[in-house]
Amino acid sequence: MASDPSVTFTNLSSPAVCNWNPEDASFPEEFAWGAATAAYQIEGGWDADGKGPSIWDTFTHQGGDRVFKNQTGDVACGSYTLWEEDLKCIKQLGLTHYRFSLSWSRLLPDGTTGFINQKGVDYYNKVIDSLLANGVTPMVTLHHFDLPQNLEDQGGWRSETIVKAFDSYAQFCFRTFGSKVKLWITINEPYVAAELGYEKGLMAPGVTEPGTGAYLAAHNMIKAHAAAWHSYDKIFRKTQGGLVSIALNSDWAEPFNPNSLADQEAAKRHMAFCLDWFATPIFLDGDYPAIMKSKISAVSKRQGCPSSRLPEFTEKEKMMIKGTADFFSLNYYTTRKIRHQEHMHNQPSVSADKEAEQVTDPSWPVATGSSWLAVVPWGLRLLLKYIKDTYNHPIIYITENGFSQSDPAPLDDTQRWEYFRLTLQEILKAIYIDRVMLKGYFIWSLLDNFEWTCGYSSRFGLFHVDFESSALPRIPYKSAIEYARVISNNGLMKSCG
Ligand code: PNW
Repeated sequence: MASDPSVTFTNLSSPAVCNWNPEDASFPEEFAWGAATAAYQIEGGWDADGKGPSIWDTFTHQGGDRVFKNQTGDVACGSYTLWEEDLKCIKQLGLTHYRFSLSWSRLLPDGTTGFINQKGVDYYNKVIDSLLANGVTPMVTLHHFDLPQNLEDQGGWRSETIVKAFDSYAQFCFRTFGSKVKLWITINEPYVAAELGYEKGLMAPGVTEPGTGAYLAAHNMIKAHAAAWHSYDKIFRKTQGGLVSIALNSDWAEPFNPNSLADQEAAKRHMAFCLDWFATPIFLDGDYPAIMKSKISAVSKRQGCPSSRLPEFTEKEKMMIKGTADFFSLNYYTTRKIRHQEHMHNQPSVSADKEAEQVTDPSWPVATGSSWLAVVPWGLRLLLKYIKDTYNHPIIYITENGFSQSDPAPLDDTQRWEYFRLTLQEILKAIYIDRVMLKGYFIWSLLDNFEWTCGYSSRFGLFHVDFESSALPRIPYKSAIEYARVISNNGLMKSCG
């Protein structure tokens, strides 16, 4: 089904809700209204006060046109020194929650607990304390792409030694901030970090190991996440009472030809190689999806590999990974049409193993700042329902969703707000019609920021940042004003606007 599913309302709901209009509905009480950021993308102060280098410092300083105009996060939004300005934005929106990440190498310059940078601890204490003083609940990501360079030098996510290093770092953070932080994300988007960082080499650390690097990195990320969850569970949960999860990004996949069995299967494989890769082991049985194991094994064999390129978990590891998330943290941006594609060439890669090709529907609008971001709000509803049905009806937070504008981005972003409004309508349908346990929604991002390889050319912020001005002023887009209105009403309100 490739059309707007809202037209099939009657199939999905009792007749009593046929006339139900999401514009009139309120969000559930205590719904978490948030915005999200990540350390490297906003903080700047890349070597301030004893911070150690991360793989993103190295990657951007190497130049080589891998990032738009060789831009860096050296200064970014300056949030390391301008935190009070960010807080003003958060208060202006009336957010109930703010998601941000800790820079591992700001806290532990070489990635290990051998040396703790007190200035880094002070900075995050200031952020957390002022959020709490203003009634804003922090959601803290331990690791959002910026691995300490020293750990990368020892093999990074491809080395099993990272599991212990991550666990020690996580324990340090739980011990240091856990009396105040109750919502934790261990790792942000392992899929993106593994595939773009260790297979395609498009993101830091820029490793190009097609067909093996991403599987190995992801394998260790899953084990590291599970180790940190168990540490929280054993040592901190009783006294701190918080929740720990991992942020998984996923597209929604539609078969290119809905009547083709091959395309239907390919769409399922797209989900398996994207969301289920991580969610099946963590939420279900401790192991990779069966279809992933069989595909990669078969293709590896055809390529003459001695064994499957997908690493295996031991029975003990499976037991340790299974059930290690206290809620489902979903980052959603886009939907893809998927066509079956026979494996054609011998070059191994994740996408070749998947034997599926993605096609963008030309009728879908594309966010002006990101060529990959086709705007498909109804895909989010279907994805939420899929998660409910596949992963035993978990509590879900949408920890990222957003639309970019290209620079120069107009402050009057009426079109972009329309995308947000349509998305919020789909969320209401997911909550009230599909009965998904959705507890919160975080817009990516609070501020325009360093959008990885796109640098400052792609603007996801609710607040515009003028990167040309040394004061780095933040100015609300129209979307910020509209979002504040939605938050204060806890609903969309048809009549206003
Ligand atoms: C997420 N893709 O990354 C990240 O969590 C954010 O740091 C980032 O700024 C945001 O989405 C917007 O890009 C992604 O190529 C990076 O499909 C790339 C993709 C998706 C998400």
